[in-house]
Amino acid sequence: MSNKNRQFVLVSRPEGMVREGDFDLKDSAVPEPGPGEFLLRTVYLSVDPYMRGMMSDRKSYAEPVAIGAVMTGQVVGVVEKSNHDRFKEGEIVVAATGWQEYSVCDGTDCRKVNPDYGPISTSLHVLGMPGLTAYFGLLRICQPEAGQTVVVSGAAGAVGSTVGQIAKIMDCRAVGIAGSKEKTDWITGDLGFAAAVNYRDESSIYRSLKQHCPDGVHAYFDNVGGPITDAVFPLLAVGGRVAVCGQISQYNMDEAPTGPRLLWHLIVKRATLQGFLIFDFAKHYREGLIQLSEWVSSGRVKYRESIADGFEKAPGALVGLFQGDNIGKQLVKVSDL
Ligand code: NAP
Ligand code: FER
Repeated sequence: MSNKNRQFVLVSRPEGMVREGDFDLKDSAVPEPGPGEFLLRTVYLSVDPYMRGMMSDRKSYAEPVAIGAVMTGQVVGVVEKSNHDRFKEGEIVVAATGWQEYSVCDGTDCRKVNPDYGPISTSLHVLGMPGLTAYFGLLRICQPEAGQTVVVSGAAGAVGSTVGQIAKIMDCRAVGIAGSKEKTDWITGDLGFAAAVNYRDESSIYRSLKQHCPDGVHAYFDNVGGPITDAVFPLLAVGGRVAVCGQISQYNMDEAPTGPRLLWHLIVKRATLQGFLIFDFAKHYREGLIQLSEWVSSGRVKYRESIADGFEKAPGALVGLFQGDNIGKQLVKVSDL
């Protein structure tokens, strides 16, 4: 075990696009767990779009990261030393300890992971927060019915790739929108989406989507917002449901663009638009995780990971999310299990 703990601290609040230089790599000593605490060694850390919001000085569901503080985020790691009665040495734990190689936890917001159920990295995506977001956002907000068409944007990402596969399990047609041919090939191939649109390669996302959705869009799971969402609204079916999960196309904008302006379509289609936060479903996480684990072990839900190798890669991996570098879940591998 090393006696040095590397941490990424936030040094500036980004204007526009997040930059690697907004973080500084700092060395400190590996902390000692006190009574009722344990020491966690990070194996993987999660890189998520919401982190851009935490870097801004704007109050949201959580306090922004303070300048000079360790960047927040979930990690999965192994307990190295323990004075805790529930978390024992050698156990695998998911915790929100942020971008650092070691951390001391008292068990708050910590979840044990059974490594027999699959690679521990999945606890940060398909069997963790993004998977649950897909599960509850689709089933509770979009409420898909058999035979309907479900469109998802950000379709080759951690949340979106899971949404399309669950839609398929619900006997719906899943149509995905994503930003490269490799991504659209993956979701229509391995993942079984009925169709996909590569938005970077289309002169009209609307026209291409219209071809793939001849009966209209019964449910739209929106991860991105902006022009992609503008293209979907006119295609909503009567009684359509829109789950607003993410608006990544706007996270790096300093000024909020005006709009949406296409709400007229919601009148004509008597459609509903509902935003949600995964934390609203916290009471039901167990149900979601049990179902998702079953689907993953039976091969009905597949996943992919983009793994940046080495703790020092974390800031670059975050920048990459906003350039579409990842396929499936973006992770950073920090140490060996
Ligand atoms: P992800 O989809 O794995 O990664 C982000 C992806 O967004 C990129 O790979 C990129 O793919 C796409 N993207 C980036 N900039 C874009 C732009 N300007 N226009 C269109 N697409 C763009 O990330 P994730 O963790 O699964 O999260 C997906 C969305 O869900 C995010 O908006 C996130 O904030 C949201 N989310 C919400 C909740 C909640 O509780 N409401 C929880 C988790 C996640 P392309 O190559 O396709 O562009
Ligand atoms: C996310 C986007 C936004 C997310 C949470 C939020 C957990 C919450 C934002 C806010 O409260 O302002 O991807 O994931």
